[in-house]
Amino acid sequence: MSPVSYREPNEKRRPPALFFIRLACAGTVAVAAAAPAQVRSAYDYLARMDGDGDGRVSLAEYQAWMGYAFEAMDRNRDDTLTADELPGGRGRPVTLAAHREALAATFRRQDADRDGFLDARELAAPPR
Ligand SMILES: [Ca+2]
Ligand SMILES: [Ca+2]
Repeated sequence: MSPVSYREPNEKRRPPALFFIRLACAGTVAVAAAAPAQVRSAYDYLARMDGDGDGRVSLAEYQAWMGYAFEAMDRNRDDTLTADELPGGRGRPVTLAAHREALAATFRRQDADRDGFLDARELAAPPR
């Protein structure tokens, strides 16, 4: 056995800030969920996003998950990420409304079977 202790991932519902950084900086919204280096398993990722535990991710769950990072970054709580709140201290302001709409657009693109939910396969699919 390795003496290196295995650290149980115990962060519950907080996506790594990098997810949102990618969203904020990309201009076009990439599906952070699909980044293999950040997500061991689409199933793990789904389980953490899946607030009601029904095995699939609704738009509300998707936005809640992604919105958490926005809230964390929005230090003055004005529902806008200004340059000083963005990674690197620069970039165009991002409003919460715009962020949510961008997430919704991404969600719809990823929802390959158009059932209104993302399953693990759709979460893991490359950005469409
Ligand atoms: Ca769900
Ligand atoms: Ca779907």
